Amino acid sequence: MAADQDHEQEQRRRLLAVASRFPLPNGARFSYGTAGFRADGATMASAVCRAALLAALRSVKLAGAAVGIVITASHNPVRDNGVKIADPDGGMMDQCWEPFADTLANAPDPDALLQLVLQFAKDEGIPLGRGGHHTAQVLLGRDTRPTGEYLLDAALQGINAIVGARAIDMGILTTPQLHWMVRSKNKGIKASESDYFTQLIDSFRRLLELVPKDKGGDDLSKKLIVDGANGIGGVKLEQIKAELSGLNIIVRNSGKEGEGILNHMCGADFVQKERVTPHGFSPDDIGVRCASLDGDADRLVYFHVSSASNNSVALVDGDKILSLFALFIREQLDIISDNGGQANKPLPSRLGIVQTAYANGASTKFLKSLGLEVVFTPTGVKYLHKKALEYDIGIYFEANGHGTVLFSEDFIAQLESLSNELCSRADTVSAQYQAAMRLMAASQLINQAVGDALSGFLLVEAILQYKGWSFQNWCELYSDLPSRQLKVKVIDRTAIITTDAETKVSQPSGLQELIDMEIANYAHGRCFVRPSGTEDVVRVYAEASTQEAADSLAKSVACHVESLLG
Ligand code: G16
Repeated sequence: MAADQDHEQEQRRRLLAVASRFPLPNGARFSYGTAGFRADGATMASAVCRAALLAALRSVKLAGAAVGIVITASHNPVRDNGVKIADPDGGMMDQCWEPFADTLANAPDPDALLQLVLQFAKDEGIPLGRGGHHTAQVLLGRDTRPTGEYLLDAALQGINAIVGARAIDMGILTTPQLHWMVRSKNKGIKASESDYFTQLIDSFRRLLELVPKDKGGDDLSKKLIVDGANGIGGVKLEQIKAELSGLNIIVRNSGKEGEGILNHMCGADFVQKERVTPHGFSPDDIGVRCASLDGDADRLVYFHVSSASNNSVALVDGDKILSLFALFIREQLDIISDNGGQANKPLPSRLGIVQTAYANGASTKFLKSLGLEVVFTPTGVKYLHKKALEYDIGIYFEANGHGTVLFSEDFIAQLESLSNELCSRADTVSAQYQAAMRLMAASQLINQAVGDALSGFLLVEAILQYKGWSFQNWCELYSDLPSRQLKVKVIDRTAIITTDAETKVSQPSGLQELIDMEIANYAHGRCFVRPSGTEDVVRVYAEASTQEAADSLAKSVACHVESLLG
């Protein structure tokens, strides 16, 4: 009894102490956005500390399962920093804790923070103040930003503010690596960085071994230049590229000291939005397949340097990566159920595609023409991932290159039993067996916790070799409708409220009518606006039948946003 009281006192003391050490900066107001908290790195210590404290609380609540936090501002400029929280399954933190994350981050003083935590723990039935053994564990990762180390200290102190919580610093990592480690640790499988690399390298090799002998490709088709955004993705790729047999990888903007600034004139966000070659690429690269990662390597786009003199690129965005994955998976499922014409129990496989309003209309039309089920969610992998989990195989991608393929455990079990059965019949050369093995290898390769540029590009490369496709073949799957994305600075972006997976504005009143009026002036016009959850801007997206029309539609809607809210 006395010991319990001591622990309780100790818990209160620690919470008050950490809140005094990391006070809310004057005038600051943090908001849990699309992927956690983000702001200028120099102002983030209190938010990171409190997010880490929350991660420890979440681990206590979930019976000590490992929870993760990554210190990163992903695609944002190098001066920014932020924090993403990973749940025990490796996915983004359950949205039902976001309101508490917001309140905690904005607690004005130590006493308010203490009361908030105690009340929340009571409401949620979280047993606080248990000493003597580890009741919580939080895995920490960070990207290469200069403020990373200082924010790591804030995070460690946040975790240590919960009695019994243990912080495990996993070092400098890509965001998807940390999510993968959290998931693996909770599944009781090996979870180190070298285990992650081994899984990638082995499953990629297995997929290449299953490429039909008449496919594959020549030396040029094996060459890939990767723009690492001067971030952590390039660093990690340099570490493993020699082991990726079957590929000749050159890394530019690799994150080496002095090579360039993180995300500046390079990286997936830059290439996808500006559609020009990133820093370090030139007409000498014409004809070579190129890929771009973002600052924390959870986004991936592909491009070709175009022969035009304006630095433009032929872009393959997340929609076309998704389409390639969908085609490949559909094909393997068809091979399995066809079974060379012999009757066979088809695998129960509900294949679902998840997109957002940013998906190019041509991609959705293409996917539907394959007979696939396509559904939409608001922006943010936290929404897409959750939706994709409803399927046996759920493929989700945002146009910006964030996405993955999720395989349900039931489906994997069915595949395993099918391949065991075929093996026992010594039927390992059959098309059916090979298709089952390809799906198994793909499920090992592609990150099951979150979108991962490194595992994503390896799956792309394996599929291109399997199909014997050039970049051009891939591009020609369908033609994108011309589109334009703009950012508008307004006084308060939260004044915009959207519905219908962000395709309509419900507030401020009158704005949707203005947008509709503009859309009506353009053939195949489509346009929507939404407040960003990672930058202090309103985003405007427009599509139309010509580039000039898409530009003009986006511009006129941006003007309406500016005059109503600017
Ligand atoms: C984050 C999210 C993505 C989202 C992007 C842009 O990406 O993880 O799902 O698409 O922000 O969000 P918004 O338009 O709200 O600014 P990242 O790569 O920055 O972590």
